Order: sequence, then structure tokens, then C-alpha cells
Amino acid sequence: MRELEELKTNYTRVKESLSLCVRELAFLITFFILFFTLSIYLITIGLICVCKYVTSYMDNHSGPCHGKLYLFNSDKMNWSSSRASCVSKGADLVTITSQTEQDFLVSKIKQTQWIGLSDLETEGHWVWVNNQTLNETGVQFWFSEGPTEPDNWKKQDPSGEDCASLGDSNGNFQSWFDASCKKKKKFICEKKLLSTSIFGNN
Ligand SMILES: [Ca+2]
Ligand SMILES: [Ca+2]
Repeated sequence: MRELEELKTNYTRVKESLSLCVRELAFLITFFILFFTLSIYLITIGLICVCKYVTSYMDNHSGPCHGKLYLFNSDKMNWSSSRASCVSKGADLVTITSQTEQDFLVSKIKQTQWIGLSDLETEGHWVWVNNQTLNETGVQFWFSEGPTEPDNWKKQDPSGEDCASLGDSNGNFQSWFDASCKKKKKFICEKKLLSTSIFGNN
């Protein structure tokens, strides 16, 4: 009889210990599930932030894979100040030397932008900032629907229009327009990363 009582007591103790173990195990599992979920959440948030940063960087600096680094500036300046701003960044206003490059830039803009082309020195003789002429690059994308460009329009600025922009204020982003160099526009800088690019060596 006494042995039976001892057995019962031991059974009760073992049962209580087991119950305690199960509770502790449940607590640990819950803790690990929460820890795991929180970790996944933080990693996901981290990846989203990195992706957003990379996407934003690529939008503003598109082209490193093409051997040219482009910077689309949101400030509006006249043509000379735009160029000076590019130069201060170790770059210059963009030169467009192929259909591929033209298409790429057109796909990136939503407003008219200064490009590195002007006839400031000799009226009608358009020269890129790297001194190349349009004959030398072999491509030009002046607006040709309706009144063609360049037209050196003098109604707004009596000195005419001696600086080129990609796109105009009417949403024609596919073409080049000559405009008064005094106008304030956004602008595209370009910096060469490699000696050769898919857009050519120009
Ligand atoms: Ca002109
Ligand atoms: Ca014009």
C-alpha cells in the first residue's frame, strides 16, 4: 500500500514536470516563430529599401552599362549655367550621337531639357560641346513636323535661338528644338565611363 502511494506521488511529480516542460517548449516555439517572422519582415523591408535606392539611382544616373553616365538635373537653368553645372561635376552637357542614344534619352524625359548643342559661334553652324559637328556625328533629330527647327525664332528673344533642347514645352520629346539660350530648362549631363560605348566613340 505504501509503495502504491509512493508510485502515485512520483507519477504526479513526473506529470507536473512534463506539463511544465510542454509549457516551456510552447513558449520557446512561439518565441522562435515570432523571432523568425520579425527577421523575415526586417529582411524584406531592407531588400525593398535597397531596391528602391538602386532603382532611384539608376533613374537619375542611367547609362553606366552603356559606357556613359547620365545625370538628369531637376534644377532649371539657362544653357550656359546648365553647362557650367555639368562641368563642375566632371561632366558636360549631353552629346547625342546615335538613334539608340536619342531613343534612350527620349524614354527618360518628361520635360524639355538642354542638350550640349549650339550655334552660338556661327549662326546656323551647330556644334556639340565636344566640338563635333552634326556632319561628323551623322545623326540629327530636329523637329520636322509643321514649322521645322532650327528656326532661330526672334520674336521672344531678338538675339534668336542658339541653343538646342531635347523636346519642347508642347510635349514633343522625340525631337530637337533651338531655343533662346537665356531660357531656364532642366538639362542632361553626360560623363564617359569607358573609352568605347554602344553609342559609339563620340
Ligand atoms: Ca541660332
Ligand atoms: Ca526654335
